[in-house]
Amino acid sequence: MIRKTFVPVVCAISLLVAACSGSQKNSASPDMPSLKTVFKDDFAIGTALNAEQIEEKDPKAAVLVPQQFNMATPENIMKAEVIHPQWGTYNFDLADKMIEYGKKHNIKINGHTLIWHSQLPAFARQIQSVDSFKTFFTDHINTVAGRYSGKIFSWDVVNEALNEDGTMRKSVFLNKMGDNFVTEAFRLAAAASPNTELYYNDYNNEQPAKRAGCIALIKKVQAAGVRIDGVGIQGHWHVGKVPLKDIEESILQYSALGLKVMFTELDIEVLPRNFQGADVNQRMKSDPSLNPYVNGLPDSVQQQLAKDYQALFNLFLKHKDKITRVTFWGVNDGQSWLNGWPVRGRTNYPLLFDRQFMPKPAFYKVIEAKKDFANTKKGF
Ligand code: 9MR
Repeated sequence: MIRKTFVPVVCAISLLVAACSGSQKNSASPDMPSLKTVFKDDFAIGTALNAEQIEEKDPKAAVLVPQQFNMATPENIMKAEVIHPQWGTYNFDLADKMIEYGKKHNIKINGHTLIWHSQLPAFARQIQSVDSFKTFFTDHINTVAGRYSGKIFSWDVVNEALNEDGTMRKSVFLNKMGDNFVTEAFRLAAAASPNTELYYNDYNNEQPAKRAGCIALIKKVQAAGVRIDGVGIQGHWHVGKVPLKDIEESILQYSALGLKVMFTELDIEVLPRNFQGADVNQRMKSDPSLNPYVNGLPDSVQQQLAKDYQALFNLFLKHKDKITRVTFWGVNDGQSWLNGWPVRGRTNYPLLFDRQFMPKPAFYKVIEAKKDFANTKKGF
């Protein structure tokens, strides 16, 4: 009750004060805990940022992000279609701003992503000869990773190279270069940016078959004597169905390879869906029954979402020695990609902050997970 009525008023006032004074206070209550502070001894806490947020054109995000997060991943602006739109032409404007943003707010940047079959510029898909394709591949990694060497904390070097059954996805990279393209990408990235952490990133790679494929892929890179530092489990999950056992098993198995484990695109969606994962090519037909919460999230779903986040963070804390980062895929519910996928124009609620940048019950459950963990350690 208190949260529903009193806090928004306090928030509105504190926001106003923050905006007028230019202070860095958070956009909710001044007493709102900060995720990055609460988990400072456990793992980094990140968020995906869109172009507007990187340019600080969104005043509420401009206050909330530095208050809550110590790592950030550009949601789109470092992808090849933006940063490398034409053969030999690069556009670094927003990526440079991202680096500046990180410096200004003491937020480490994870580059996303060097090699991905999706959001490729049109010219790259049209390249016919294998040699020209290899030139594109090499130039892309050398130029982009090279430019941010020493300025960026980590790279998702290769994103989503696997099918659900653990075999290699039939991408333009596989077609043109064979399955060695993954090792090659890591080799080039390590040379271009020697002090940057290098990761393989995928969704559903906590699922047993895909996990086995992911482990085989990582071992191949390692066997070639090429550096790979970590594996990202994206973490696009569904309310009431978060696969905790598979996630725990994956933390253990990936970490046994000597890799850092991170959760790189965390969100828990609440709307109906008939498949799992985050393949952007998969879509569903629009239908009003698929958009049931336009006027608000029922309390039962809100509570389940909060429970799921709490259980996840309990697990993350249990394995905090193996996990280096947890990144949410967006700052607030209104900005989440899940409002537009796999059905356009829905009202989704997958994150810890609502459309007004207010912390949701899930936020408080995540904080509670840390309190419980600390108390158990003390023997309570
Ligand atoms: O959140 C991103 C969305 O804005 C883009 O339209 C979409 C296009 O491919 O990509 C989204 O981010 C994806 C990420 O880069 C890789 N894993 C899946 C993410 C959600 O689709």
